[in-house]
Amino acid sequence: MSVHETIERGRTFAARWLRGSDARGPEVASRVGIALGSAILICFVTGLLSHWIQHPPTWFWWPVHPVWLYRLTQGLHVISGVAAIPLLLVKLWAVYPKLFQRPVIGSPLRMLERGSIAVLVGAIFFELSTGLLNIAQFYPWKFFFPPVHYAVAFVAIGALAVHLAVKLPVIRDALSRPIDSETAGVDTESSADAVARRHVSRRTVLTAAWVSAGAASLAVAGQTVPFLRWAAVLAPRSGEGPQGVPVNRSAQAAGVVELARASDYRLSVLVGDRQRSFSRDELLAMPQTHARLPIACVEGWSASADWTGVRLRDLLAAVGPYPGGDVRFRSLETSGIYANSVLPHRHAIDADTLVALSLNGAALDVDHGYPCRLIAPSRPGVLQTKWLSTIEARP
Ligand SMILES: Nc1nc2c(c(=O)[nH]1)N[C@H]1C(S)=C(S)[C@@H](COP(=O)(O)O)O[C@H]1N2
Ligand SMILES: [Mo]
Repeated sequence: MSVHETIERGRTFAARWLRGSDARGPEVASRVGIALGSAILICFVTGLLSHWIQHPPTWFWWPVHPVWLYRLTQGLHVISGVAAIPLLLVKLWAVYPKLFQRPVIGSPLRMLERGSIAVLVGAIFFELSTGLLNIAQFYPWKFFFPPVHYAVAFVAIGALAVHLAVKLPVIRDALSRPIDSETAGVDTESSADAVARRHVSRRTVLTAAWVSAGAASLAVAGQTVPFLRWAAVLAPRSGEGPQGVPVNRSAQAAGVVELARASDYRLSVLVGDRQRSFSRDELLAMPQTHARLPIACVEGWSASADWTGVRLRDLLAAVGPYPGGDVRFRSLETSGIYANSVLPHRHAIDADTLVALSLNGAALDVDHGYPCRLIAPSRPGVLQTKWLSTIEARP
């Protein structure tokens, strides 16, 4: 082979490489896009639910039963978010040369299209990366995660809606063609071999997308689905912890060890204008109720456990007539955003809502909230206040 030939071959190779794989294009992009869009939609809706439960608008209604409902929605939130990461990468790969097409600005429609893509990719990238770091409990940023994650979600969904509307004809067209059809190639070799190679690679890319999304889901699903626990390599919390339940914030970290173990500990309960204090022994002397309820952390891990304690409604009744409305819980923890919580009336009167004294058959470990903690059905972990000091039911 002459030098000239060698250079010529090298140039052809480089040109092909720069143009990218023939598998790129709307066939792959639209199919992966549907999966990605579905994952994002599930993530958005379940995220909204979680936000509303924690900051309920007046019209919002969240059921008390089934007790695992929040566990399900928040598990889906984290799994769909993690599954979206490989899908987003494949999607970007499939359209990547188009991102650098000229002209950069162009017609108003093109501006809208490209602008929405820039916002969309930025917002989705932000949501997925901050969410992933959050479930890993790693906060390398200065802002408070939940409100920012919440606000950017609307940006992402808005940009997604614009993107879908603009791209609908392209998506329709790409989906109406079988994945094997020869369409995307512009100036590629037209031999049967080349066509066959392209078909294989499109299918390979799609298979890789599904397999990696499945593997990513599996890697986190184990922190909430017990029989998948073995696969939870990405799950930071999946079953270890005192009494077989993971701990989010230990008593030590919350600085409550001494207060929690103090012999003069009293739980103060205010109902209407009456007030009564209870030692742990006094609580133990009241009728005890048993409930099997999950702790379902907003970070996606969850674990079911056997709780025993006094029904909240019984405890309130022992002080005075419950006037209805929200019940407020305060922890021995003096600082920290999870030192307080508010429980809606609907949950407060439920037979499964307990001031728990024991967990899985033994006295509550101090890391799980000893001397007593709130445990209510279908609620985010953040609102299951540990180390209770005060319960308040006032109109
Ligand atoms: N007082 C107080 N209660 C708290 C917390 C906290 O930091 N302080 N963390 C909450 C969070 S985020 C979760 S997920 C659950 C976890 O309960 P566990 O540690 O018993 O599993 O407790 C909740 N109760
Ligand atoms: Mo949590």
